Amino acid sequence: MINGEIASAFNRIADLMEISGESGFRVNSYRRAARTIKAHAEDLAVVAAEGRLTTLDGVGKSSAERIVEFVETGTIGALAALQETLPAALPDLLRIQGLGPKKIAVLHSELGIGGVDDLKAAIEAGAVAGLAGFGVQSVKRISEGISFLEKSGGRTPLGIAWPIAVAMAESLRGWPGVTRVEIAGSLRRGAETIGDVDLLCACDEADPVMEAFVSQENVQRVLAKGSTKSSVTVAIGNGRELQVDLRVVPAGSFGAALQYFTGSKEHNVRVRELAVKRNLKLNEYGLFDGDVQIGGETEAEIYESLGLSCFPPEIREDRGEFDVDVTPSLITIDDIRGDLHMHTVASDGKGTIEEMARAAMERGYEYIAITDHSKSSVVAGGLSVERMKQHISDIRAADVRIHGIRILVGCECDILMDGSMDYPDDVLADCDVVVASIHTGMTGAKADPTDRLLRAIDNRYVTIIGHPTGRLINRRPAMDIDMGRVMSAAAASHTAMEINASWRRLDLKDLHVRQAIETGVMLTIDTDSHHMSQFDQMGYGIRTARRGWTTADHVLNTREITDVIDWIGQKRG
Ligand code: DGT
Ligand code: CA
Ligand code: CA
Ligand code: ZN
Repeated sequence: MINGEIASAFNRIADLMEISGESGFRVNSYRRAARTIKAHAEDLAVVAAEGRLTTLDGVGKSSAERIVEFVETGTIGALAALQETLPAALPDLLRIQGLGPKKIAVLHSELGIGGVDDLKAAIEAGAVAGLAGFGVQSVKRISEGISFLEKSGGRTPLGIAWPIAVAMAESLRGWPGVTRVEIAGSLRRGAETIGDVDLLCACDEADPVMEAFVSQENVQRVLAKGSTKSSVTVAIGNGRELQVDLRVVPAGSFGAALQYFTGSKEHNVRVRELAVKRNLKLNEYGLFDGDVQIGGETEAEIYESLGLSCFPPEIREDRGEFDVDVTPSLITIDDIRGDLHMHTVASDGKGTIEEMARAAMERGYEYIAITDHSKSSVVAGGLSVERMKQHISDIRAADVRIHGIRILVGCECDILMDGSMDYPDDVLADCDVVVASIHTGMTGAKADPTDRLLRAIDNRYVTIIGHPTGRLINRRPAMDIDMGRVMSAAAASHTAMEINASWRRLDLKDLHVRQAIETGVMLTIDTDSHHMSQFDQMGYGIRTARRGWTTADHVLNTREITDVIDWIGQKRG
């Protein structure tokens, strides 16, 4: 589907127009078209081919022309033209929380700011506070946004990098003479963000493979092209690029190279030390006793020769993997029997109860919980108590009508500012599963998030704390939570904590997952799907769980439905 890319190009055009000082009708029409495009279920390439673009709400003749242009060429000339009129680094400011295009326009026109460095200098010099629309608080927020951006440092979220890498690896596998292609690096370790993608390849002849690699359709720039290593970038939207490295290695060294380039660096340092202790030499070509290669074709060979188990890539971080006698047998996606957090058209989802249930069945799930938003989540279409009661009976009816899957009644209930729940207890009691989440007041001193979570955990009907820290990767920092206290309370009260599998969140994150397990907290891994296709995100949640050393026992939704219901019942009493 090309729709997401087109919508983001349209939003980008609107942003750049606003930064250039334009406003009003033309900007709004791009935004309106972007919203329609993003929400449209059918592939726009098909709609364009059939000449039906202008039948879409908010898509006029000129938008339609730009869509056709994108479908045909993969770019929009008007976007490139706008980019040229602005300082190259100016649009980077859009990534700073608290800064929108209108404010950037002011910074540019009033102070001549052309990028993040200029802005930092201007803030320091006190030139920004006092500009129209910039109060002391808003400058403070912008400063915090800058330091957050600097920390995230241009890294790409797992969910953006993964499909690109898989597609590139797949296309190389189809090339003549290629015998093996694997993804290595942080991506193989399932890290939440990726600096660059590392691909390894074994083949008969390197040069044509390298040629094929740098000529792939999605390649933006070729940074280097050699016979053992090439690097390219691919566009990932909003003017950003992701670097992809391909290394060609001899078949007899493939395992050694895979081990080396999977990392992490910290893990590799420890492995190499263990080799040295045995008077062996380890590098990306193999394990050597003097000049004799004693391992390297497979990864397992290397680990086993050193008396180690072939660690799952996700735990190769030098976080204690060398110190345990037996490496735990980590959860896999096949252990998952259901998904306990998802939305439907009743709130802000795109699928009906039935569509979600059927999609879940196709994945072999035995149960799901439908958890639409509660009344205070107004922008997300949260349900009033009346509508929720109707929704509950709709879900029950769907469960009776649809065979082959159990559909649990649930809700994603807002945790209000004072930590109370957005629905009264009698509504929650009618739900089989209650996901309780904070959606408002995450920043600012109005309410302490630890207290809010503790009070929610205290409610006997709350089953799962949804996306516990509220972070959005590269976009919004985690709430400042005393995790130790929250987890102890969750463990003591039979409340589960979620690993939200959406790649935008991955919340809990790996280190928190590990802490939860050590505290005895039950976990769930849920996709928070707003569309049938988003069930795919389960894989990212599984990787995060594995990075936190999770086994199937630690996760509620690996259990059979009767055991899930029993477990929930224990808290309710
Ligand atoms: P990233 O790309 O920042 O998300 O993280 P990685 O882990 O993919 O790091 P990258 O791409 O710089 O290198 C890939 C792997 O290659 C890394 O995990 C371990 C290995 N490697 C690279 N440079 C060194 C090094 O100087 N020493 C050791 N021991 N290993 C290295
Ligand atoms: Ca990398
Ligand atoms: Ca690399
Ligand atoms: Zn939520």
